[in-house]
Amino acid sequence: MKTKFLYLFFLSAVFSIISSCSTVKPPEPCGPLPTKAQLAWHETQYYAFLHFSMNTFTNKEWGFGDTPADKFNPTDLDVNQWVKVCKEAGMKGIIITTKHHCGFCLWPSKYTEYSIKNSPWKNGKGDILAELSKACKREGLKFGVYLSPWDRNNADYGKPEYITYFRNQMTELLTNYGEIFEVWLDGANGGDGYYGGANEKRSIDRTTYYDWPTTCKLIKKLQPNAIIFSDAGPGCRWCGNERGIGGETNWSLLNLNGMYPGCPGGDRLTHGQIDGTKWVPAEVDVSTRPGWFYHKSEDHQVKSLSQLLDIYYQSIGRNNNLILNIPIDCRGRIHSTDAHNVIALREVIDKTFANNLAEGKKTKASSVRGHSNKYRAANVTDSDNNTYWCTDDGVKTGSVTITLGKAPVSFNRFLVREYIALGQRVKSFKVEALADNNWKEIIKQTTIGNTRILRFPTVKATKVRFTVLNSKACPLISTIEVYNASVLLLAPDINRNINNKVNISTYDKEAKIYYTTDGSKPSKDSNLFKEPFKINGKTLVKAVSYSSSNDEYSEFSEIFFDISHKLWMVLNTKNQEKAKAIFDGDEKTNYSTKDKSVVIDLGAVYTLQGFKYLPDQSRNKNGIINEYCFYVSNNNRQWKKVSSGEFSNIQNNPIWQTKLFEPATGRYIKFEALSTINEDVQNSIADFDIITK
Ligand code: FUL
Repeated sequence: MKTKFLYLFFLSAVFSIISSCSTVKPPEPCGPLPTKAQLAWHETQYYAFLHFSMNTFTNKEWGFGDTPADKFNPTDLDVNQWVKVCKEAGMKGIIITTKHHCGFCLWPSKYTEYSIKNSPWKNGKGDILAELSKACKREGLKFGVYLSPWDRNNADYGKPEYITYFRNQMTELLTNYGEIFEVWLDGANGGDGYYGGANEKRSIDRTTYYDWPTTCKLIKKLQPNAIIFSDAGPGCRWCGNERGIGGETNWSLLNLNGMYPGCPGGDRLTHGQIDGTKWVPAEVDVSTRPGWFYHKSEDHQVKSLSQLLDIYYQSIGRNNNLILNIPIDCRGRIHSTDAHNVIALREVIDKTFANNLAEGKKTKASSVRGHSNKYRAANVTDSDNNTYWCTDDGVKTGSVTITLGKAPVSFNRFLVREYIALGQRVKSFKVEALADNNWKEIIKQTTIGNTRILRFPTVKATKVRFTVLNSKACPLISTIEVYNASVLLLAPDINRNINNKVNISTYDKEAKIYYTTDGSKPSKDSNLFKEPFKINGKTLVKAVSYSSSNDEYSEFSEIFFDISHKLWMVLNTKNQEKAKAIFDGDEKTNYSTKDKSVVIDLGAVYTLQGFKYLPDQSRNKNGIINEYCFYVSNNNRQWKKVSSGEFSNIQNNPIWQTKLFEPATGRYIKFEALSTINEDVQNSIADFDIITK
C-alpha cells in the first residue's frame, strides 16, 4: 500500500515537472544582446598582442615612417616560437601589428613600397602574415590584425586617396590570410609625421575623415565573423587605459551615438553604460613591458608573475577580454623573460582553477522560474554554461545556496557568469559563507557579465550563498564556481625608507614572511615579519615567504643596506624634498636637475669605497648618465676625484650600476655627469647609494 502511494506520488511529481517545463515561458531578452560572433569572442577571452615593426629596429614606440625599409632586418625570425609561447601561455589567439603608425607593412602589400618586400629579410620574398596565420591555424589559435589608420609614411595621409589606400590594405589583410577573428583599429594620432617626406603636422577630422561606417561594412563583407575593436567598437571597445585594469563595474553596453575611434572616452570606456544601446564589451590591452615595442633597455622591466596575476584578475575577472602584448625582439623572437613570465602566469591560473569545489554540489534557490527544472539552481553547478538558474519575470533578487560539504571547506576564489546571450542584467550581488551556523558576508559587488572572478582571504564554510541584490530584469546565472587557490610563494621584496624602517612584502597576503638580520638563512624559526622594523646602519636583511598549510618556502631574497640615509642632504638644490627621491629607497621616484652634479652631505665622516647609481626607470630615458666623475671631500670645498669612467650599455640596460674605488675618507660626495643621454636634462637619478668600508 505504502509503495503504491509512493509510486503515484512520484508519477504526479514527474507529471507536474513535465507540464511546468512545457508551459513556463522562457525569459525575455533584456536590453541589447551580443551577436553570435560577439559570443564567440567572449569565449576567446585571452589572447596575445604582438608589436613588431620598424620601431623594433629603431628603438622607438612611434616611428615617423622615414627609416629606409632595409633597416627592418630580423636575424632569426621564427613565428613558430611566437605561436608556441602563446599557446603554452594559454592564449587562444594572436593579433599582430601588420602596420603601425610608421606605415611599414609586415606583408608585401601591392599598394606601397614601404614593406618587408624591400627589406633584407628573406631577400624581400617573405610574408610574415602568411607564415603567422598558417602557424596559428596549425596550432588552433585564432588570428587577428592591427592596421593603424594613422600612417606617418604615406604622402596622401589627410587626403581622400589615403582612405582608398587604407581600404585596399584592409582588403588584402582580410582576403589573403584566412579567418580573422578581430580587427584592431587604433585611434591614436599625434599629428606630426614624415608624411612621405613633407615632414609636417597634419590634422584630420576624426569624426569624418575615415568614414568608418563604410570601412566597417567592408570588414563585415570580407570577414563576417570578425569583431571590430576601437574606442567606439562596434564589436568591442577599448577599456580606457593601457595599465591592464578593467572597471569593477563593467557593463558590456555602450551608447555609440557621437562616438568614433580616437574620441575622448572617459569613464564610459572603463565601465560601459548601464543603459547603453549597443552590446560593445570591453577589451583590456596591456604590455608585458613598459613599452609596446621591444627595447633592450626594458629587459629588466618585464612584468612579474605577481603583476601579471593582478592584471588577469583585473581584466578577465571583471568582464573584459585580455589582449596581452608581447613585443617581438630584433632577432624576431619573443624574449625569454617575457616567455617565462607569461607561461608562469598560465601555470598558476591552471592550478588555481583546477578543482571547482562547487561542481555538482547540492543547490537550493530562493525561487525558480515557474518552479521549472529547466531553470533550476543546479544549472549553476552543472559545468554547462548554456543552462542557467532564473527567477520569474519581475523577480529581480534571489539567491542560490550551494552546500560544499558536511565538514567546512576552505576557499578563496568565487567565479560567477551570467547567461549573456539574453543580455547583461545583474546590477549588484553579494557572496556569503556559512561557518558555525552563521552567515558571514565575504564580498559585495556590482556587475557580473560574461565572467566575474573575486579574490578574498580564505574562508572555511559548509555552504556558500550567492545573492543577486538588484538586477535590470530576472537574473540569469549560468555558472558558479568556487576554488581554493594555494598560497603563492614568491620571494619577498625588501625595502628601507629614509627613516631606516625596513618593510618586507610579498604577493600573497596569506603567506607568512620570516627574516633575519644576522646573515643566517631565514626559516620559520627566524623573526616573523609583522610590521616595518628599524635597523641601525649597515645591515644584511634576508627574507623568505612561507606557507604553513603545506610547509613550503619561497626562494629567499636578500639585500644589504649600507649606512643610514637619515642625515643625508642634497646641498646644491632648492628643493630638498624632491631631491630626497635619490635616497628614499623607492626606485619609482626620480630627481632631475639641470646642474651637472649632485652634492650630498652624508651627515658624518665615512670611509667610502664605492657608490651605486640607478638611472631613471620611467619610459623617459632623458638624463641617464653615460660618463661620470665621483669626488669625496671633508669640507665641501677641496674635492678628491676617486672614480671616473662610463656606465657601459646603460641606455640599453638601465639597471643598478656599481663602481668601486680605492678607499677615501670624507663627509661630502659629488656625483658629476660628464655626459648624459639627452643633454636637455643634465642628469636624472632614480636612486643612489654609497658603499662604505
Ligand atoms: C596605442 C598606440 O599608439 C601604441 O603605439 C600601441 O600600438 C597601443 C596598443 O595603442 O594607441
